Amino acid sequence: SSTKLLIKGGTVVNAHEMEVADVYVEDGIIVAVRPNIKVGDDVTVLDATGKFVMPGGIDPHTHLDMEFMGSGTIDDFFSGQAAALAGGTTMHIDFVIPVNGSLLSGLEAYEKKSKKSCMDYGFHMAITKWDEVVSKEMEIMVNEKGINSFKFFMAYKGSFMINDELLLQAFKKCKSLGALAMVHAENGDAVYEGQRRMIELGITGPEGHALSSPQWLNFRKRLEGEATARAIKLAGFVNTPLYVVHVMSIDAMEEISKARKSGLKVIGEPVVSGLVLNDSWLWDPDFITAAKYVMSPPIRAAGHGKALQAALSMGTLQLVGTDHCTFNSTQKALGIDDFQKIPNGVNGIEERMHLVWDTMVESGQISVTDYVRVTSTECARIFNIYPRKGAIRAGSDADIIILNPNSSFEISAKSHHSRSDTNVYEGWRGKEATAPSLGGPWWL
Ligand code: DUC
Ligand code: ZN
Ligand code: ZN
Ligand code: ZN
Repeated sequence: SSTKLLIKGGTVVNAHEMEVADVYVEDGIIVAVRPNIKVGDDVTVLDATGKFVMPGGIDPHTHLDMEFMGSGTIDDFFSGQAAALAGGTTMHIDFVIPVNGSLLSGLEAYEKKSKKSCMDYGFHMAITKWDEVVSKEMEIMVNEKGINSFKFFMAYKGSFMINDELLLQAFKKCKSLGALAMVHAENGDAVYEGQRRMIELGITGPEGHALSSPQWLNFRKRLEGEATARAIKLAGFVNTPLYVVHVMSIDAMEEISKARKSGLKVIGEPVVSGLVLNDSWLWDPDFITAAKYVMSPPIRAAGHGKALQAALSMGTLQLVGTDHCTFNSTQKALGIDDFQKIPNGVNGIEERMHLVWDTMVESGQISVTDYVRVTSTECARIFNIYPRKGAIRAGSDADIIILNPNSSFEISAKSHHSRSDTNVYEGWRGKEATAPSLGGPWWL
């Protein structure tokens, strides 16, 4: 038997236009989009009058079921995806972490972990060391495994970080494979030095993570700009496109802006935490309240988020991710005596669609069509899954959400679907956004 669904009378939104129309779906594929579609009795009809019918969100940056800093993230491929669906995101792209440097072993492990999946997903490959074996494995990823985006770390000195010499080799390899190079852009040597300095000064709490004396705070954001500029120049040198993940500071954003104006192919991804939060929480006297905001690069001072929002609205930055990487309070407490031991990461896979809507569409900063572009379509285009994803049109996957602009609910750890006992967006508000074509909230 087939499932047939008609979504009637809503405002259908794509990245460049919107119109009142019906959407007819059969077996998970959109069959028709036009006004007044007539159907038989065997079709489930949903009235979407007064609501927006949009492509489901695609989160380009998540970490589910990842071992990191001595802990495993609390959300796996089931709970993380259930959270995503509950919040209107119908696809995500996760980072495979190699096992002992091996990409193939890493992929094998992630293929197992992702067996619990309840929605569509894709993989990027993180590169945690660089040598000839890895270089050969990259070929296998691109030619046989369908993975053609690789993330390199300019931070995490002593573990994931690779130096400029190797980064340049890696970029050359991406160029020759036609793969997309991605970077975590921070100056790892300087971050290491700055963290040691904080400990020497006796600053062991979460505020030390933002390197809290004013000159240090300045330095850490400037150094994100420095690393971003360096990566842009190295990628430009070998003429390969670059994707900068989690752009957190004005400094980094301005480097991307300059590069794009000069004609370089550079993509900038802000994450929702960087767009809407600021570092004031890192000074909360309650350790857990502060520690839950610890991620890298650090969430910046107030003002950076607004500037990143403006850059997103003007197209200087192109799409919004989350870096969803959740730990519960017991795990965050590993760093009670030393902020360097707090597992880095914040939630967001469930909240991203709500927060971009409530902070940017409600305020008139971006249009509803731009909302679809930055939360879905642009990601589908960059990672070669458009128009199967990221569009409401005949032939596309029925990854559809219905957003009710007149609804409002409060985000809370008490009601969210992540397994974490905390939420960095506690008390923020969102709109109801359901994904009916994917079966409704059966995971509850
Ligand atoms: N930053 C985080 O906060 N968590 C996961 C990895 C990263 O770069
Ligand atoms: Zn990162
Ligand atoms: Zn990440
Ligand atoms: Zn699907």
